[in-house]
Amino acid sequence: MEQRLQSILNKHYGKNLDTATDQQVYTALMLYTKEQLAAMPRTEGKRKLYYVSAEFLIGKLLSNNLINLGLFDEAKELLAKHGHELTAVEEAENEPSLGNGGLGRLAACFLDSIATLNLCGDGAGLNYHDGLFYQKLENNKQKEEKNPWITPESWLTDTGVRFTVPFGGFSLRSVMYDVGVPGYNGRRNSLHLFDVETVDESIIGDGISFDKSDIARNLTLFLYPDDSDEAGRLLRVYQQYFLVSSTAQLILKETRERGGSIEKLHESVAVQINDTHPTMIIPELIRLLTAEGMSMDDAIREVSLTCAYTNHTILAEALEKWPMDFMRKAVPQLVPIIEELDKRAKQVSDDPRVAILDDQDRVYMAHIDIHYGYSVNGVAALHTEILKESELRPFYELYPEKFNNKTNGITFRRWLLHCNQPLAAFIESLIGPGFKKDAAELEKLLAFQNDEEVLHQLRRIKTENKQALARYLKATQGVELNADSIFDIQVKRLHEYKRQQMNALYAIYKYLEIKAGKLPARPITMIFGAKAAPAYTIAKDIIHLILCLSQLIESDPQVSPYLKVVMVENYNVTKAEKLIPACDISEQISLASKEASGTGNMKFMLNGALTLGTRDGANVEIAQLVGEENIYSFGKSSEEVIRLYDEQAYSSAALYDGDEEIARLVDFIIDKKMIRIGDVESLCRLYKEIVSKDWFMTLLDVKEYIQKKEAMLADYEDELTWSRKTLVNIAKAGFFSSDRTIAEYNRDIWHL
Ligand code: 9GP
Repeated sequence: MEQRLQSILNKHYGKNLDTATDQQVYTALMLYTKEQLAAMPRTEGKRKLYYVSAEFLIGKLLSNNLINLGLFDEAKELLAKHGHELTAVEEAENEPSLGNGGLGRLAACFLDSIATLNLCGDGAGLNYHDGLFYQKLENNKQKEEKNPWITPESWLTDTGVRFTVPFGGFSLRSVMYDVGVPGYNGRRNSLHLFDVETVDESIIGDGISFDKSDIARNLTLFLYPDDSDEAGRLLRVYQQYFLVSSTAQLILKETRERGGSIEKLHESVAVQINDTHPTMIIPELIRLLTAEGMSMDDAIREVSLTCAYTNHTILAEALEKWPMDFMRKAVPQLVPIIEELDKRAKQVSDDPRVAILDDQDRVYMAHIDIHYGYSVNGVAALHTEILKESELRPFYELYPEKFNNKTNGITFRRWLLHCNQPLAAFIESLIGPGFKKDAAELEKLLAFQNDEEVLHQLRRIKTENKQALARYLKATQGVELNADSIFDIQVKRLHEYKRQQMNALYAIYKYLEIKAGKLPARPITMIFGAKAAPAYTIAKDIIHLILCLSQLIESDPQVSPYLKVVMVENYNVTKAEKLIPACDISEQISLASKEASGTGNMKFMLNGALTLGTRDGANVEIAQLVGEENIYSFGKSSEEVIRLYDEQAYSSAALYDGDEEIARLVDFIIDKKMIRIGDVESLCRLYKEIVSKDWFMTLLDVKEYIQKKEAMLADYEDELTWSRKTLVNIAKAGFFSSDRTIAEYNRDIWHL
């Protein structure tokens, strides 16, 4: 390694390891790691998986790749010998901006586990140059900026593979870049990222504005371009088709190269459709197969045996429905195929709830997936039950055999070995290294439940991680944190169903308590991190509320010693890796039934935080694993919530009018102190939304939430009991390894 690094540094910069900057060392180490990765053997298999996804939130790759290649310790020592710290060198890497939240991060964890389990499977996505926007916090508001991340030397390799993607009236060339995906096992796969040859970043104007109609130049600029107007929505269709047409062409090319038969495509290929964004791969594959001479019947049968669909949400906004007019304009070649699929689906059932085309000429993308895929899975036990029993019930009645659950998981390489090295080393000192390959071995930690020294050490490690986070936030955002305070963290996409607004109401509660002289036993640091979709007004209002509260509290000397509210700017994977190991209280407070799974909840648990959560998504399975005494659950059940929706029986106005305590908290949003700091329009809009609509039922659970959090804060003071709970959480986290999830996908769906 040393010799090769010296030679790269010499060639590129005329420097050596002693004289090079951290940035130069980063580039050299990245290029070296890339060479090692390329030299790894590929996974092999008769059937190959293509995991197709609009997002791959892969995070920085250097350390993770070094870990998986078994080179991490060697690199760290070598750099130290020459006066460089690996953590400082890592700072030079840009985080690829290719995802938004859990969906994209899950795809990245899955790629890691697929390679680690030695399964033959590649990812397919788009190479967004400016990714999801960069979030600036200015004047207590979110401001969106472009987020360029690609540098001349990067993990991307131009494969030389090109495809032509036909659109209505024109066609575009797609360029295939690859990012190597090393398993923790000596073999590798690839993430294919398609880019449009004619992309042009110079068309980006102020913030993230650009000409939405200039498809040739804008197609791969942004992930989830603003879809608040028709041009934006149409652009999403262009993007989606570009992804799936490139992928479908790659599949046929590779199948032939591997000696497989196109007529028996399903014997050589499995396609996993990640949410509905890649749904058009179904009609596209059918189009390509029929163009090869297959009959429509045969093509539909083969594609249906090849494609499987994962549903990641029951929220209507994410279950895409595109006007057929968009298809006619963007992808006219798919129109007759979609009509044929619709006709056949109507022969299976005349129930309008399962139709592909509705009476307003809209295409229900998920319905294509369910009729013409061979597997439909949810991502946590509760979520899958809700799909079967309510959201997709008519489909479940038609095709019960297609439905299955695959509870999500996370890769422990990144979310423990990399992000929390002190904890990983401590665990290894207690139970040996076996847990690194087999996460179930973490259960051996249970033997130390009553070992006081172990329990004290867990808190010491947590405190060191809190200090490290404090240093990081000071350096990057100028924020001062008190590492002796309790760290209460909610980091995730901003959405009303995730109920950051309920957490903000807690901040108001605590502020008012402190003002009234009721001081907490220990200072509390409430940390938020979240981006709001640019066109999601209420989500931005919630960010505004949090930032105004932060300012109000900070500037009040009576309150600030006891309470701090921090919003981390531009929350991303890199920041998650620093926040999660430092957390005491993991906020997982979505309205029951709405969070399909959550994966942050798993990362926090693995890193020894205790969950404050509703009985939603994977929280339910966490509770079953750790036992009710080791989790803080609250709130109305999913059955109750579903009933309230069905019977239209929820009224936030009634709760507000009927409960002075609730009214006091909500009224504070528009208190004169807040109005003085904030934007009246934004705060009033949010106030009105909560009082008169509150679609995600904040006021339903807020009181129980406050009580539970208070109980939790009190419990924190009993160090041994708290630490014992954290130990049980770490010990029981093994189930949430994505290696387990992927083994199940392979056993039940892919059969690679
Ligand atoms: O909201 C879900 C989240 O609950 C889940 O953990 C994640 C991975 O399965 O997917 C999220 N869904 C989306 O981001 C969009 O459907």
